[in-house]
Amino acid sequence: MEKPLRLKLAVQKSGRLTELSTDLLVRCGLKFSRAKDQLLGFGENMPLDLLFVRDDDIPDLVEEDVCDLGLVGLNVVEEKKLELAARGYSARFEILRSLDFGRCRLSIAVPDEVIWNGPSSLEGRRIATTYPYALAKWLTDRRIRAEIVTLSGAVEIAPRLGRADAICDLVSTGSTLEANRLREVEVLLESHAVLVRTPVELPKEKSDWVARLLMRIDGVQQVRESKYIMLHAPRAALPAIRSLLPGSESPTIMPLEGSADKVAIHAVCRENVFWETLEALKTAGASSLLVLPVEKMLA
Ligand code: PRT
Ligand code: ZN
Repeated sequence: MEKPLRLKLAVQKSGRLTELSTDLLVRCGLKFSRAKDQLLGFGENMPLDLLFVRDDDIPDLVEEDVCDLGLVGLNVVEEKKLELAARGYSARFEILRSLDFGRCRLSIAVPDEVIWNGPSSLEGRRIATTYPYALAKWLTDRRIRAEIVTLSGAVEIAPRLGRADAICDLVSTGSTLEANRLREVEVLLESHAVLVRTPVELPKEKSDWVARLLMRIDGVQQVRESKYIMLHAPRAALPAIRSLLPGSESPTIMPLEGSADKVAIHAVCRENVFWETLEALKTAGASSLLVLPVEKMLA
């Protein structure tokens, strides 16, 4: 019998995206086994294997069709596109989905004491970064001439060491900048994890699985915020209550046994339901409120 074609998906080996990426795939139903320190994770219940690599290698692996798919930060993808463009190539990999994790921004930061008058304050300055291509483009677009100091890490200490006047680095909470007495002044890119796909056409067996995976990813992302809400309310309060239910389309309304003017309302809310919403619903006449997490959803 012919061996089934297996999809190969590149994920970060060890870093901020590793657990979030494998967590997404597990929520999509994947069971995989990986021997300690092994590069390959074997998909036990889907024809999908994981290749654990450095995040910087993921765009190339997908571009060169070593892997069919990859989970990586948009910042890494954009930098790779610009690097290829600088070498006269255009990136052919395709971004299939934006994902709801790995959020950060690529920003310029300057020492606290620096007076900031906008991007022109960088004219003639030295800027340390691990994203030289994104920074070069941003500077060129603004006709600013500055020296780019390309480092491989620990960018945030460059100003203190006298190696640069400003930095261009990823920021999420901002605490690293604060600890190094730097302040964020410009955002170059809002980033998050993305799913990328090889430019090469896939055989039907594989592309069918990509389509299934995408549908499951969409389902997982939808339910992360979704809640199922149940409550009782007087019929007269229905319009007010419907307008308070966040992101719900058409709620199910059912009569309540032994009560002529009261109904039960069930609805899927596609946004989180906060205490404030529950309080507002109660004020509008709702009682017996119950909010449940949604496990799976398929449109
Ligand atoms: O070894 P490998 O090359 O695979 O890993 P890496 O060290 O290059 O990457 P890693 O694991 O640090 O980050 C992987 C991806 O996570 C990045 O490419 C981003 O897409 C995403 N991400 C999200 C972040 C951050 N948030 C983040 N805060 N990547 C890095 N940081 C760093 C930032 O460089 C700075 O040093 O965290 C520090 C700032 O964090 P805050 O919270 O103090 O602002
Ligand atoms: Zn990296």
